[in-house]
Amino acid sequence: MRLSRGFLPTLKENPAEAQIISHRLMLRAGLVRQTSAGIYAWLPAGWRVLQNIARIVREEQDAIGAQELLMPTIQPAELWKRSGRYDAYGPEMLRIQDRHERDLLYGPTNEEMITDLFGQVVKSYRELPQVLYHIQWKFRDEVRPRFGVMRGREFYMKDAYSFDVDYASAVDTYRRMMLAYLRTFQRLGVKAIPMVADTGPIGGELSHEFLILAPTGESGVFFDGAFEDQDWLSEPVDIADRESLDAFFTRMTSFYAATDEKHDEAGWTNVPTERRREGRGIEVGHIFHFGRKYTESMDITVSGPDGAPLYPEMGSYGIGVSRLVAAIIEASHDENGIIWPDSVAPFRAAILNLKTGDAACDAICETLYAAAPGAFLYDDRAERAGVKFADADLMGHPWQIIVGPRGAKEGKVELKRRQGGERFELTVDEAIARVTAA
Ligand code: 5CA
Repeated sequence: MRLSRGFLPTLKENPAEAQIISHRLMLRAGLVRQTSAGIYAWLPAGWRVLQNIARIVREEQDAIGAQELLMPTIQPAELWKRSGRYDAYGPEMLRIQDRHERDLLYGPTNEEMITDLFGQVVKSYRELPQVLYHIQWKFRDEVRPRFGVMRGREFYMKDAYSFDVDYASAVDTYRRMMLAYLRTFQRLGVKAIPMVADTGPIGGELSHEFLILAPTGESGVFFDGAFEDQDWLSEPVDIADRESLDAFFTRMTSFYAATDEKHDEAGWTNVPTERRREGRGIEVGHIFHFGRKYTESMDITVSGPDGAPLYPEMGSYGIGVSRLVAAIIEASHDENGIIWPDSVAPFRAAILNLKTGDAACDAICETLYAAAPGAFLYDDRAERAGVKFADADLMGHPWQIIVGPRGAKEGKVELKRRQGGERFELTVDEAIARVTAA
């Protein structure tokens, strides 16, 4: 994209309404604009980040055999009356009536709808397990939406739902999902630590929250720093084998990790002092096993091995995709702006033309730009170099390719890595190779 024609409005000043760094930077870097309280329009750069996150989430869900579908945002109240949650959910649920005075709602989550769909399709235990997910907008009329997309009213969530024949099989599914989550967050370039959680209004027994360390987090967290050094992408797990899943889960849970609600001093003192990490955490994901809660309340059965009907065991698994955009920024920025991890950056590199109109600079910039027009943002504006440097740092592209008249004469450019600020003098071809390498 050429910046001179881009819909990429950066702001020099800090917007007064933004209290936390990620909210300030998201507004200043032109990622989002608020349209009403807790509701945001995603501008092109923000939408690219959101889609990059969703793509990684999707790949890791697919890798454990989950199947993607898409359920609507608007749901009939009748479904929620069947599970008993229509009244229980309270004022957080946005309730709507259509012209025929039928009660509808904007979905805050999809347990009821997926259970109903499952019941229409799956008739036998032989078709289990089933893991279904979608990535869809949700609405929760939060009392106090705040911190931008971190706690919005409308937000983008990946929610998966599993159906198993019995508890043991449901535990396997839960562990596979745990592995998918660890791999997802690692690929997103963030350290999200799973912590045993209360199951709250959703109910159930087995539950973990995934928290990213950041000073603005809503929960206090305590964990063993050794967790951060684990490489879950190369963890040897055979996801089709119960023993292998069990070994993985045992190893994973051997590291101490707890929110303040679940913190216990006895466990904490076993962690070597130099490995103790303590701070605040942002919840970016939450997984639950809740058994037969919805299959029973909605009376959804499949025929079991003995021919008798049985209620499948369920779990649900959420990732806050839009919240992650803010959480990644909280965890990865400096005083000049965002530092995007390569995997989610809206653009891989910015090309900074320090002297537009100079024949050598323009020619080199066009050559660079032609190498990857979708992945490069070409700053071709007639602005001062200082403005271009500041905007590139603010927007946080992993690389900046700086093209000035002196180097251009010799066919050289300067490559700057946003993370760490390292600089290299390279030829045009070398710069392209370096930036586009995986
Ligand atoms: N049905 C379950 C799992 S599918 C569920 O809704 N879980 S949840 O309530 O924990 O939400 C899942 C994730 O969505 C949370 O971990 C959080 O990252 C994100 N989330 C929840 N509320 C908001 C909000 N108001 N704004 C932004 N993200 C949110």
